[in-house]
Amino acid sequence: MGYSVNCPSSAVYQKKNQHPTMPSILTDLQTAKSSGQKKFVVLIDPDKVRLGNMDKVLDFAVQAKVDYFFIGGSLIVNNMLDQCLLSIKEHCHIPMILFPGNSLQLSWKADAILFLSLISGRNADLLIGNHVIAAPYLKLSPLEILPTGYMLIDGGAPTSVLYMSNTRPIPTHKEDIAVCTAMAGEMLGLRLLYMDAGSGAPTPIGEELIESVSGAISIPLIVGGGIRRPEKAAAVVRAGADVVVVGNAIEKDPDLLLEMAEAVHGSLKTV
Ligand code: 1GP
Repeated sequence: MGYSVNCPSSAVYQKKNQHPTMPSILTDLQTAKSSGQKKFVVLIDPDKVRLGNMDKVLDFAVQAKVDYFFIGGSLIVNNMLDQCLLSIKEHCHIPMILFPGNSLQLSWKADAILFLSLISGRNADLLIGNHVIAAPYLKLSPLEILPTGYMLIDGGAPTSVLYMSNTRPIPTHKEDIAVCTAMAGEMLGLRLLYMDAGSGAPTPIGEELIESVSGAISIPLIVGGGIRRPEKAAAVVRAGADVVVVGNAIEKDPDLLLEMAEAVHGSLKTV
């Protein structure tokens, strides 16, 4: 069933059905969570992709069975989003999920989008305003929509997301605020929770905080920001993260990708 709105084009918005054989990413994440299977995500910032490195990252990603790519950045200045998505698609079948820093970072060439509500902040545009603007575009698109509560956690230094979002992160020692925010996000119906210290954060999110938040919610928990070592990725997973995201460290040293993936996928076996 479509619905119509009274807009100049009198368009009828009909959500395009996904290809019937394409598994839902949300279902995959929920199933993985219930079976204790951990997912590894590589974040690709289209601005920072160096062409030489990109091929290497994609080769390693296939080899390491990376589960998903997140594609985005706090600010994209080179208009390379579509090109980036196309070159990934030409290279491999790893699903690409948009991780938009703003409502200009949208593309039908991806498979899904983190429809992010910045629930740690009090910026109305990032809680609902931009979503209203993006809704008609997304309704027509074939993208799978992943309603995601995004919580910015203090990572020890001001990150781009902090500045661009004009919000304050949750202090790392204010566990009760983080836990209650996550619970409220789940109660509001958000399907995923992303705890992020921000790209390149000097201090990644601590295991105690991850454990507390993970114990308070039933939806899949994504954790990222400042994870530079495979040991840290494994610790994050053991603390209760269902999905680990690494960007910066792999951008700088693509050779880390294989070890990081092994740390996440195999972390529970080594306990
Ligand atoms: C940032 O969580 C992601 O939003 C990944 O962070 O780039 O520091 O790995 P890094």
